[in-house]
Amino acid sequence: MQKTIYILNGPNLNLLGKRQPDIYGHESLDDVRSQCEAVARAADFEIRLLQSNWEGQIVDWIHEARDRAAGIVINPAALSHTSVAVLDALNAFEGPVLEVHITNIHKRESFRHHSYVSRRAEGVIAGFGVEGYALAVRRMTTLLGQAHA
Ligand code: DHK
Repeated sequence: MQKTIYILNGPNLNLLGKRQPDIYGHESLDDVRSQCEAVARAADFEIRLLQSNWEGQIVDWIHEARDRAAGIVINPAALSHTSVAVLDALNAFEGPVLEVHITNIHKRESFRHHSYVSRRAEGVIAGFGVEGYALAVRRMTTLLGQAHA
């Protein structure tokens, strides 16, 4: 079995910790990486955490994951609400997919309430701050463990 969990991040998340910290918090994507690495390692998995502001790059990484990843944790950011291309790419990935939103998108503007990716995700975490990533990785290790028990 592949032992890598991809953690994909969409537009503007490179600015995590710097952009609107009142909404997205003070922790950076590097902090997220450390937290996720610790959780994954404890279950004998590794992570590949990536971020792009470009929809096509996210699609390409999902294609890459078809051969290299056991599961995908994704925060598509704004692409959640707009991208059929990201949904289609995820539909071409055979492993489990978990969706993370740092904020509770249902408490925010109505255009954030719908996510295309949720049609594909086994589960969604929203509003747990950046802690949501490590929780999703923890859940992913459980799902992958069950799949191969
Ligand atoms: C992050 C974004 O950048 C927004 O476009 C989404 C999401 C919400 C988040 O909560 O992680 O609407």
